[in-house]
Amino acid sequence: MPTFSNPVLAGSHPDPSICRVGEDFYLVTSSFAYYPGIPVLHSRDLVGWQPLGHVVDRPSQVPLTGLDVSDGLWAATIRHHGGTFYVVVALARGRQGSTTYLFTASDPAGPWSDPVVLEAEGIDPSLFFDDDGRCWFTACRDAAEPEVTGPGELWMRELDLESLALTGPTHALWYGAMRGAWVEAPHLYKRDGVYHLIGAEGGTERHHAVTAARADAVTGPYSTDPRSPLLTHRHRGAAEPIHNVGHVDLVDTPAGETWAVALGVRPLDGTHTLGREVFLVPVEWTADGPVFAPDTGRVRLSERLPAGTGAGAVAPVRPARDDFGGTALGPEWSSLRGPVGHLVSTGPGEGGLTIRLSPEPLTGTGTPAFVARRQQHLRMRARARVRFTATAPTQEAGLVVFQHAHHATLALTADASGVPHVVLTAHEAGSPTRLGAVAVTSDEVVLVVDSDESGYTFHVEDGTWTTLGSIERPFFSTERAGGFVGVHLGLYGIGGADAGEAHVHWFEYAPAR
Ligand code: 6LW
Repeated sequence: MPTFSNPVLAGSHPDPSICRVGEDFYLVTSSFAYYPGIPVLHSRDLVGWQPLGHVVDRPSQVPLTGLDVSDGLWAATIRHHGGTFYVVVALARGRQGSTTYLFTASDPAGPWSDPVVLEAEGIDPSLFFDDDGRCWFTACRDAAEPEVTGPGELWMRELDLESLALTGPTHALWYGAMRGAWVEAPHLYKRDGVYHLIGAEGGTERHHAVTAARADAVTGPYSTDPRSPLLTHRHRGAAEPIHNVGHVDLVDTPAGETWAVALGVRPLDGTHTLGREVFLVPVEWTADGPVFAPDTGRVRLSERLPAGTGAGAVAPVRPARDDFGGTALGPEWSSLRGPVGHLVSTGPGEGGLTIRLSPEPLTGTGTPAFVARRQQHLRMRARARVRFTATAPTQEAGLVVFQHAHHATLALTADASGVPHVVLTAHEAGSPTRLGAVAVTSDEVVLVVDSDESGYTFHVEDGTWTTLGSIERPFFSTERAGGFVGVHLGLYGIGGADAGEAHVHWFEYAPAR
């Protein structure tokens, strides 16, 4: 039986949501404080996904400045109805709570509208279009009576499609099957006249689980599906390659199958670095409701292909080397909290990437001179050919392995007497530790980072090959660094106003065996 490899989207792509129009599938994931925000991807077979664009590609749409990397745009839902695409999302603002935004587009590649702010409490908003064309908004919020109901409540209100405002009464729908375990990620589906409310419980970590409730009317009353949890790996041991499975969204294929996209992680020895990834899981509808992974009951690294897709379906591979030849950065690159064009630009002249050094630190809450792409393979090598002439140790430009507060820089800089050096520094919650340094004979070097199961090793090539040091893999893990995102590989420059420019001739990302 032809198979595909999970995850279908590797690297930090949490909280997937999916919809289909004809033969085309569209998927969005969370982007937090990375910019542009809310990637939209397209597929014909559910396995190979191509970037289409972003919902948030203008800073005027959503304010991201000032937010932590793991705040920002959480858990968007994408739906299509009557020729219009809808995306709802919560903007998490730390202690200031969250704001719910609704965007529309006639083409999912964009442009997406300026958002409408919905008067909605909580996170994980979703939309459901009923057979009569009415639209129902759901989300999760703190329960009013947590000691009775558990901490989370799934609630609903109608969305008026003319005014794009919530209208009518608020319906409290459900407090989860596990109560006390924070029910979230609601999506509603209708099958054979029954409304199925599918959510996630247990938190997005080891206890994550898919649970469900059902009702005969859209507004309820909903009763817990007694089979809950319907999908989880919480009971599986350390040998299980995929953990933290949950937060599903379901889609029907033209061939008449149903598949779920789920988030999950691939930990090693209890820690994961690549972030929450997208896994594809077969679903079978029965009289009781959806059965996830009916043959095995679990999410697998190798799964049978969806019916009707070619045996050769594979995710597209982008060229390893980026020489930044275009007028804009490729779709895999992100900055933090806003556009970075005034600091990082491609071409013209000698081509490549020009980075104007900025005083903004990588762990601040503004937009540093920094662009990054997701690490998608545990075993990989990233290389960049960088030219930079520093005149002081406060000026640095180079490569960064970035998991926010935990990151490592491999940078061209100068020592106190102005001699060019490449320096490897580990940064842990604001405190830097210098792990290695080498004087270099040229202001143009190749910076190299290798990653594997044990950790990251950093090298520099300036005619000779020098290994500057290694950092154990758990240092960059979510378990140690916290937050909701996975490791990104970045190019950056930090320095005062007169620190000048660095030039990146090319950047290369290649999975290794
Ligand atoms: C998201 C919530 C969650 O909104 O993590 O998986 C939050 N659980 O559903 C951020 O990704």
